[in-house]
Amino acid sequence: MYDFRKKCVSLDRLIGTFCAIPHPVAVEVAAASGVDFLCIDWEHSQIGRERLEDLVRAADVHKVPAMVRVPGHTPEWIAAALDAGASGVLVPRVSTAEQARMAVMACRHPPVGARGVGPGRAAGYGYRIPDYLKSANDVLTVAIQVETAEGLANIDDIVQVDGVDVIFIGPGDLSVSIDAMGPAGQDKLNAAIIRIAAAARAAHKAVGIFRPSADDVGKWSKHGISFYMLASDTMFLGAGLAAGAASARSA
Ligand code: 3PY
Repeated sequence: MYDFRKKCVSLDRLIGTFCAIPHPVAVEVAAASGVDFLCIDWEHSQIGRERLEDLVRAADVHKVPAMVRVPGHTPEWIAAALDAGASGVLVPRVSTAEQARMAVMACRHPPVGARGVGPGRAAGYGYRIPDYLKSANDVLTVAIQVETAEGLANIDDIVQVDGVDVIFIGPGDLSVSIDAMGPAGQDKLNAAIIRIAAAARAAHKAVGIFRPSADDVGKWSKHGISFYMLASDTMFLGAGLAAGAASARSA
């Protein structure tokens, strides 16, 4: 098991990407790229539960921690991702401190939380359960995604929740939720991101964000953001092919 949590809370700059292509080959290619982590996107993809485990396993080929963005707050989904061997979860659309607390409860075994003990891949399919239980609560990352107007309004309470390791900002959803889409909304959106990042850092939480490209990572790092989800496998595939085709046409 990787100590992904230690890396996240170290505040070293971590670079990952979303993996939405439901095939282990795509994950293996992404894992070989030199990224610090991958996030299997179970929320916005056609990935099924059975396939999820193969995708986490594919990241292991290159010893890259794979977290999973779960489809929602259901504890069974969080348990399924962690049982498959994920190094942590990214829980979307967390808008209240109570939802953040429930996410922590679902990720941590007793006495900290309420996650069940099972013979999944993470625990050697059953034969390493005692070893797994010794370290799981300490090494798995709990990241929650703040991406709604309600989450922004409640941010000072959300960041106080013990056991949350990373406050992850979803600028796309946030821009829609606070009516700050497009160039006209950019200043409003930036102010919201800065507000969330400042509250999280004041509470000693690591801060993450989705960025479609690396262009402004330097700028956001100055606001204490250390955890970057850079685009996705499908976005890199499309952009790479489009650029290659354009330069081949003009050659
Ligand atoms: C957002 O930007 O809203 C995201 O959820 C990133 O995937």
